[in-house]
Amino acid sequence: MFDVNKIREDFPILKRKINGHDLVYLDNAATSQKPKAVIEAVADFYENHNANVHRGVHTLSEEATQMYEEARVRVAKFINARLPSEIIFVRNSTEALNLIVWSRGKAHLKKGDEILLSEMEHHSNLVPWQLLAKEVGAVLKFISFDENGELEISNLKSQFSNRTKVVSVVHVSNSLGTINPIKEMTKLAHEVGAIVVVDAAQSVPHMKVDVQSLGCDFLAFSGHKMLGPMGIGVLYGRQELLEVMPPFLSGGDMIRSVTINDATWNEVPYKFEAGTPNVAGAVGLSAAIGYLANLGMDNVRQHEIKLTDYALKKLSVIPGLKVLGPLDAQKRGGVIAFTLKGTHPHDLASVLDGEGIAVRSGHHCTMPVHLRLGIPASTRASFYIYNTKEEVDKLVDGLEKAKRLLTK
Ligand code: C6P
Repeated sequence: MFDVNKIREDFPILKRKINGHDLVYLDNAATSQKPKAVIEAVADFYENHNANVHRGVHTLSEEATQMYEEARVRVAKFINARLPSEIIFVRNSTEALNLIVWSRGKAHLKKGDEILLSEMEHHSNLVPWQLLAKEVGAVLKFISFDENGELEISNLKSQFSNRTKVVSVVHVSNSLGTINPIKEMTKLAHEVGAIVVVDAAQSVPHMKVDVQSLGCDFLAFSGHKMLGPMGIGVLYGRQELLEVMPPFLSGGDMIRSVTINDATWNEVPYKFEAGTPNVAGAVGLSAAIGYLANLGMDNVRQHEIKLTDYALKKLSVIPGLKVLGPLDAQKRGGVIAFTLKGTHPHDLASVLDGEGIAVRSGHHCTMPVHLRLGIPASTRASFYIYNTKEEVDKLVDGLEKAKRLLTK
């Protein structure tokens, strides 16, 4: 059922040579590669159905609208939303999170209200809240992580007060790899009447995510990290919350009626989709979901646990190498960031690139995580459905070579 060699055949880019070597693509947390099914779905849209949506009565416009709305239904099913209208198409996770902050956040938060985040947030789930807090006088509070890179939630209740209005946390950290206990956190947050926002950029592509089971109010993710095209992302929001939220962007398609001095809003989700949407992106994302659903998200997760476990074991024997985050593959996603004594992450990444191995180096848009750990940067390998144990072996060989070159 889950045949990695067969899966690899579906990804044309994996046939590329990089610096004379077979490509070993281990930068999946930044963006995933795309299978033929997705590339062809996008091409088919432009070759056969291209038209604007919700605007025309002509055949192509109706076809495009149908494809766009079918994509919404497929996304809703994939994350088990109750209604397709709870799915808002945006550009990416960053835009989804900004939508929450500047619509719901700005409308509801007042001076002295508290926003609870974690210390391991991606900048996309930190900087917008910082800006809002400054604008309305709200207070940011942070759940810390322990020496294993796990959130310290045993005393979570004590972090809540009757001023806690929002809890916004990452589901799977893109630098520590940690999987956070969203369900438990949601339960506690709801007890004090706070809404829960989940940054699911690194979870929806890699594991079964069920918004009803998590109980969260909002959830954000990006299509490009889950085999889909760039420029399409999703904000899930509970219908009753979306209904009462003011628009984020305004203009065409999001209105019901407009006079010269005023306007009223279209129904959810269109109220939040101003202007011409990325229809081809939604169609590509739908094809990506079809591909993942066919593999089965539990199989995707199991494959990544096996690879992560194997990689953690192999990396742990390299002297001077320190992995960030939990050392148990069950507790983390397929993201392994590390430091190697005596080497700079950028130098490591460029030696690895010479071997055809793509990894990311830097702070991975989590500067506070790196500050907290007292390191300027790290190197990160991140896995997906087409990666193999042989590729992990190549990574380890490449690191040993880099170490010889960089530390002599
Ligand atoms: N992380 C990485 O290499 P966008 O760029 O909007 O699609 O996703 C933003 C984002 C939000 N939350 C988390 C947890 C993320 O990992 C990301 C994207 C990439 O780790 C690019 S910085």
